[in-house]
Amino acid sequence: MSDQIYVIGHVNPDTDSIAAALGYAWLLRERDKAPAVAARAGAVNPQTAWVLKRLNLDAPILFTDASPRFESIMQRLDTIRPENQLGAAWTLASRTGGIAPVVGEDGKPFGIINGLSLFKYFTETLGPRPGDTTVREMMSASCREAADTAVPKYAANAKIRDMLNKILRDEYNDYWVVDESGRYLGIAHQREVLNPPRLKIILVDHNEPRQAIAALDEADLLEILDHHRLGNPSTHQPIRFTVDVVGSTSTLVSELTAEAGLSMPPALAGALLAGLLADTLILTSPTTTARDNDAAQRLARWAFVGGSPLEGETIESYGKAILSAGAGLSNRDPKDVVSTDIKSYDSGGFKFAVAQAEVTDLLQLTEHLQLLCSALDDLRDKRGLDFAMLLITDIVRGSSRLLVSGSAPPILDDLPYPPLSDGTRDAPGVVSRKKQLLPVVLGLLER
Ligand SMILES: [Mn+2]
Repeated sequence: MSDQIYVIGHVNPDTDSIAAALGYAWLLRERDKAPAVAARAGAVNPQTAWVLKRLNLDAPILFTDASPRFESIMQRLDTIRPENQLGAAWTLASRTGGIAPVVGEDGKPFGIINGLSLFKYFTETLGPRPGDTTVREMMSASCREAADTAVPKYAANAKIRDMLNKILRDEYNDYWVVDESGRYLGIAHQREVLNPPRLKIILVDHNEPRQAIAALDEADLLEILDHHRLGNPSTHQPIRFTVDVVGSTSTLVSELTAEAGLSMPPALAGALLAGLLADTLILTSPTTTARDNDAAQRLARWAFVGGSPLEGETIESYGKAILSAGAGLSNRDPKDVVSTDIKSYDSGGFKFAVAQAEVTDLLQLTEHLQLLCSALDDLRDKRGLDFAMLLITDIVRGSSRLLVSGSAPPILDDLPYPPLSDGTRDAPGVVSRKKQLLPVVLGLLER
């Protein structure tokens, strides 16, 4: 596990973030023979779920925190039963480096036999001078008697960092690692507990720690591949760092694949094409570059071949299906609408978040407006933000309306989007949070 490299996108993952992780992990395996696996930092949104299903692909593994856990250092040592004779513990300990875990029939830890517990047991039963007791006699006692039953237990998914104080106080050399029902999984040794291996992480589609999995600073950050503004953490080592002005991270992955002289499997190319088309609103968003157009052509060539799940599609037909899979307010809980595609920022002394939702018609906003506004206020309060925004984008007409949470800082009165009578702001021609809305907001907050 510690050798593995996790390629992971931002929290509240969108299709580009998932596709780029899948695609880049594949490229690292294929081109560099690196042990890379794709991961995701949160639940798959409805659009991405549709894309993965369409392509028969599995979602990357869920990974929300980079802090090392007991499961990453435990050893699955073989076990013996309490009723076994000490001789069995002796044999086992000779293979495990001096420790024999004693586990009950119910799978739960009973006690640990090691040099110290044995010594203690024999001193207690035989006295300070064992006389002519033979080793055979000594070894015929039951493991139950000689096991130390006070060894601390830790849950496999508990963070080592959270338990360090207790571990240092306990002064044990070995610990139980158990599952949620308290059953034996393995043994952790103190030397690894005090110096657990750091997870190896590659960030795609983001570079700001606020948008990354928790405890990123406890992992080794190996590389960043992205297309957003800079807000990257500092590192101890030089890392490969690629941030380029293109419409999607999927574009960058497809370029690197072509540069390596490789072609992607059709389903994976289909996922990257989905990420590209979703991020650029089918190559119409102002973030779209000539390189995105080239990448879309290349990915379509790989993805639409005969026999592929996308055989017969065109960029236009596939793109429209992707966008409508993620669009609409009617079938979604307002709480989901304001939190599914959301990014948090910290700027000019303000903590805020900007969510985006896509619709095929802004008229549907009216009937959902009140609930969306209160969901936005709830979100602001729950996350302790100064304000929250929701950009509702009409992907057919290429225009948006902006909702700002209540009692927003007065500085936002200067937003260049005229207020309408329903309390929303009109943002004609705005479709990109990253390239159009965010620079305006940051400009106001930082002046
Ligand atoms: Mn992206």
